[in-house]
Amino acid sequence: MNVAQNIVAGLDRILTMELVRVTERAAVAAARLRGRGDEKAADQVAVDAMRQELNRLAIKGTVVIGEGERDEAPMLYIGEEVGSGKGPAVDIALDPLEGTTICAKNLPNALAVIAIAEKGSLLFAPDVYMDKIAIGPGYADGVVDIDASPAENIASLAKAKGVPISEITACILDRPRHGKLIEAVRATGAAIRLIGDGDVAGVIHTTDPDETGIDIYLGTGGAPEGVLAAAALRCTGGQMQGRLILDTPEKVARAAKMGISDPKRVYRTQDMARGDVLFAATGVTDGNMLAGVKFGRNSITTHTIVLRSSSRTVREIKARHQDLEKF
Ligand code: VTB
Repeated sequence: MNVAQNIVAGLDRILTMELVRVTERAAVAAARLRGRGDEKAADQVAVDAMRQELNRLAIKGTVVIGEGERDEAPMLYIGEEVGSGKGPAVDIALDPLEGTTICAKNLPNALAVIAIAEKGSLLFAPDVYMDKIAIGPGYADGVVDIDASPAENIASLAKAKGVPISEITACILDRPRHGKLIEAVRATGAAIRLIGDGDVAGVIHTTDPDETGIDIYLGTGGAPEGVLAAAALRCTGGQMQGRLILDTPEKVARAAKMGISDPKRVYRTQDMARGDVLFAATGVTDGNMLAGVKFGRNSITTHTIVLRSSSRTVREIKARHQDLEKF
């Protein structure tokens, strides 16, 4: 390890814990608006809270996956510089409220999410759809493949896991565009967990099937959410493949502007999130892995998972906040 790597690794370690505050704060803000039927308001407060906390971090950060493109003028737009400016140059992927509809309806698995990596390490993805497949750790490379049929992938995964196909559960976004995929998976005898939104959580759930009951994620969701999920998988292990859906000349051109020259490229986990990656997610609503924010009479409780790729440490942090002024 050379000196530069040493310094980066040292700073990263501290940042791991600092990141927890960032997602905690966004989650608490969003959770105050759980179940109010107002997606926009919940998203806005989460964005404001995340941005405020992010700007206290000792980093020179650039948002590469954010709330939208600059001309739409949202906060935390792609390209926005965040952090105190004093510290390492890092790329940031974030979603202050992943699952705005879930939060508005108070359904499971809404999260506040962020990933930080060394500059130039996260895929600069346009906001288009991405075809995704993901499984958890402990399988040989190539057990599943984005170009194989759902039946082949499910059969291969069941064999590798050593269970009958009927004991495999796939997570799929409940969308009309997935009609054929759902039919094909059901025809294998596997179970499906249909989710309304929140495929970052859907992909992450494959990393702990004993806890979440999900073995494989399949289908198309947002590309930004794909990069966030890949960042988490880089830290926990597991395999993910994604392919951007660039089905119009306008999308191909937009992707080209972001440096994507091969529109059909299959991105593996490490192509979407390279180098040292830190990832944090705090539950907004109760979920399969993380509890949602709980508001007590004199305290607020948050549940966060924070990951670091270089050490593969998975930390779960349950925090009881008693200084309620700060929220
Ligand atoms: C998913 C999901 C998100 O968008 O990526 C999805 O994770 C994909 O887009 O929570 P469609 O809703 O158009 O299918 C969300 O649902 C919202 O960002």
